[in-house]
Amino acid sequence: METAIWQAYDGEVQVLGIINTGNQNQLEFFVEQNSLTFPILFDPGSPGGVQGGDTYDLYYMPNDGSPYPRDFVIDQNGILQYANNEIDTEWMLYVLDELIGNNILPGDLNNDQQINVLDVITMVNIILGETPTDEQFNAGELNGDGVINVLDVITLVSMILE
Ligand SMILES: [Ca+2]
Ligand SMILES: [Ca+2]
Repeated sequence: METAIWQAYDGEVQVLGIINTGNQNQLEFFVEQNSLTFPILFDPGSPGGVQGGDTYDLYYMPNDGSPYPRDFVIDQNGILQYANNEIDTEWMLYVLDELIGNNILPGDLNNDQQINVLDVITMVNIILGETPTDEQFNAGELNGDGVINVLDVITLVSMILE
């Protein structure tokens, strides 16, 4: 969590730990031992034991005995996109990349996982004045000059013809 997400997605993903101990020493020991630098929040209502806490109860999942803490990913609109009580960093990273738009295939402006004439049409419409979504812009800005114009059309067409 610390290195794979908090440090890797610096500024793009907010990581919060929620801990259910009310014991400050225990908390500091945990933070130090794991070299955590993301904020750790205390779960109110916690009796200070192994389980409990209001947040813990609200987000409870039957855990089949897994001792691993629960992981949640909440998107830009506050919608829960990932919930797991087993560690699955690869899946979490995939979900984060989807939300941030890192999984976009260059040239795939209509996000159908194919690069073809439909993407050219979308790109031409953008050049003619249609406002692109962030995803469309990222998929269509192919030569890294910060604008979508005829140079990107040329690149896109040559990608299709390859
Ligand atoms: Ca496409
Ligand atoms: Ca461009």
